Amino acid sequence: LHQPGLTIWLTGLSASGKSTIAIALEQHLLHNAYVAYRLDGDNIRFGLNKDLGFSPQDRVENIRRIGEVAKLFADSGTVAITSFISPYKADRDLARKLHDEAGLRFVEVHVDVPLSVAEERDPKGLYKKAREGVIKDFTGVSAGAPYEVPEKPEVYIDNSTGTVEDGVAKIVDYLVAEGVL
Ligand code: GGZ
Repeated sequence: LHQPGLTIWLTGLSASGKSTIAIALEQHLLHNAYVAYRLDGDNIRFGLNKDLGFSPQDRVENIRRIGEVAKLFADSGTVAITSFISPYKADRDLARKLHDEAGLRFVEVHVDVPLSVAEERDPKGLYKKAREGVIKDFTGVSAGAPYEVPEKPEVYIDNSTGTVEDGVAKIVDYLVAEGVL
């Protein structure tokens, strides 16, 4: 059993492919005897954060809590993998600071696709609804819901080309090069 204890923080637009990469990365780690755990909308936004929506204030609180929870998982020796849009730089930086202060590694991964590609994919029809004004505050579409592009992520994945495995490999290669895995 390997227990490095760190957080791998995926950030990117809705439909950028964060969750798909997170699932495949978790599988890869588990198969290699690492304890890994994924935090995503399904187990956070429907539980701990079910009181939160998508206003700017609620997103700040969403990410603050996720940063705290990820830190606890990392502190337990787990590889925590988070997949949330986390659109604001200040909030990602706060999550990083929490880890830094606890002596835990924080690996920011930008899963990048152009907005046009995310909008073409639109697996849940949310971009369409946002354009129609049915959904307000939709990241990348609505005026009040920007996505602040990471300036210096540890890992950058252009997810408009290439496979899920390519994305996972980029993260794993980084972790191996850094001596984390
Ligand atoms: C962005 C929204 C919105 C709005 C619902 N804006 O593609 P999805 O569906 O499965 O992932 C998106 C998810 C975003 O939740 P996060 O917790 O990751 O967001 S944040 O980090 O900004 O707090 C999308 C769905 O929820 N969704 N309404 N208005 N995404």
